[in-house]
Amino acid sequence: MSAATYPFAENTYTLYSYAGCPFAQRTLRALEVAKVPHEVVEIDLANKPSWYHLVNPQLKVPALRTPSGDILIESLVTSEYVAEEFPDSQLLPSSSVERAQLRLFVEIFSSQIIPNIYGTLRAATAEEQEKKKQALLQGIREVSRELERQWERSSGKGGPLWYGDRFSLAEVDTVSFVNQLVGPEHYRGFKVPDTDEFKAFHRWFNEASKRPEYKKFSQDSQTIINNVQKFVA
Ligand SMILES: N[C@@H](CCC(=O)N[C@@H](CS)C(=O)NCC(=O)O)C(=O)O
Repeated sequence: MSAATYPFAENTYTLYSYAGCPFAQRTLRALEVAKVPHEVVEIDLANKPSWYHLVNPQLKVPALRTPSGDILIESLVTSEYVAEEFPDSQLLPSSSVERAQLRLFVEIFSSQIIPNIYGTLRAATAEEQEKKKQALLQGIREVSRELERQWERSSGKGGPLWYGDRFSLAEVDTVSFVNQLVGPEHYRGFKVPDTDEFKAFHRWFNEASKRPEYKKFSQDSQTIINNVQKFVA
């Protein structure tokens, strides 16, 4: 391979990924639900191949190469691309209002839960850790409320997933980070209480985590504990 090229699969999708990355798991799950043939190139993040900047100048995973050679980056962008390119997957609904409601759910989850998972681990003092744990819990509370609202809409079908029985982009874009809660649990004693305000969250994840789309890419607790150790202050 010359210096100006990089490995990719001919005539199919190529996903540059890392199995332990919850962002990459979004794209892996989107491709799985939509049954899109693809090949995975596993990137060793601790020792990135010299050609990887040709795929993603930001040097992050995931990156998705289409069969025609376009390279898409950013996990929310790639999962939404898969949903739009393969509408039969029903990852996204056809109604624009329902799509907007799903995007709001993913936005609340992404802005209020994800940074606080890692913030909880990075926080050095007991006071800062407590602050981040409360912020994380508040994010989960908001997500739980959003689920309750959705289940009252006709498209929510009363749960237990965002669209009733269907594993959609709402789950694809979020469940890998619920898996990551093992980190704050292990290192910071974080726990989502079994109280009414978190009931919808527990019901939703309890169902999502039984699905093959979840299990295929989920990580066992010890692997996550080892992976997130680098964030722990
Ligand atoms: N905003 C990006 C975040 C992706 C990201 O942070 N990926 C991590 C792995 S989980 C990465 O590639 N980090 C580069 C590194 O570790 O050097 C996305 O959603 O795709």
